[in-house]
Amino acid sequence: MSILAKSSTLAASVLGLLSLSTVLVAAPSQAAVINGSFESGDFTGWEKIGTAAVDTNAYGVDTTDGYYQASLVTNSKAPAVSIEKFLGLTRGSLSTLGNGVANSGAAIKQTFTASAGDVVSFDWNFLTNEGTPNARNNDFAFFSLTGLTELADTTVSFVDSLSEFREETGYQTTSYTIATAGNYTLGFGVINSGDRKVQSGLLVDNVSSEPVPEPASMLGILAFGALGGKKLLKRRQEKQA
Ligand SMILES: [Ca+2]
Ligand SMILES: [Ca+2]
Ligand SMILES: [Ca+2]
Repeated sequence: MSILAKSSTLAASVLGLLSLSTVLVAAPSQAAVINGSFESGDFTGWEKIGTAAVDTNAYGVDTTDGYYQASLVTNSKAPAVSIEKFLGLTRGSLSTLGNGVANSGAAIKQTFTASAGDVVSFDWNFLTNEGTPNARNNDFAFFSLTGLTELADTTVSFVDSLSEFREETGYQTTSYTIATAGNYTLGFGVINSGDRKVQSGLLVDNVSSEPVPEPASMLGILAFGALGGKKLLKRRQEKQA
C-alpha cells in the first residue's frame, strides 16, 4: 500500500469519526418543527382549518424572519368545536378562557417529537377590527401545546395597523420549555367570540423547537472524535513502522 493510499484511509477514518460526531450532535434537530418560518411559501409540514394563508410583507406587517409569515383570519365558518377537535383539545375548552363563548375561527398545527428541555419558540401578532377592549365580542388568539394558552384578546395594548385590520399588538415572542420527551402537537388559532361579524387575525412567524444547548457534552463528543482520530493515527503509524 502506498503512503498516499494509507493517508487517504486515515483521512477517511477521521472523516468517519467526524461524521459520526456530526450525526450525534445534529440528531435532536431531526425531530424538530419543520418549515417553522413558512419559508417554503406554503404550509408544508403544517395542517390548517378555516382561513389561513402564507403571506409576505405585502400583508402590511413585516415578517420577523425571512420572506413569509402565516396569517389566520376568523372569517371562515369553521366552528370552535371543529377547531377543538382539529387540535385535540377538550370539547368546549376554547370557551373556558374567560372571553365568552368561542364562535368560530381558524387554526394551524404541526406534530413533532421533542426531548425534555427542548425550547419551543415563536413570534405572533394579534390583529383586530373589534373595538378594543370589547367585552361582548372579545376575539382572541391562542396557542396549544401541552395545554391551551391565550396569547391576546381585545383587552391588551394595541397600535394602529397598516394591514386590513384596524389595530394590532405588534409581533411578540413566546417561548415554552418542554418538560417531558414525547410527541407534541403545536397549534395556533384565532377565534371570533360572541358574534362573527367583525374579524380578527393572527400572524405567526419564526416557529422553532430547539434542543437546550449543552456545550459540555458537545465538546465531549468532539474531543472524543479528535482523540479517536489521534489514537487511530498512532496505531497506523505503529503498524507502518
Ligand atoms: Ca418567515
Ligand atoms: Ca382573555
Ligand atoms: Ca369578532
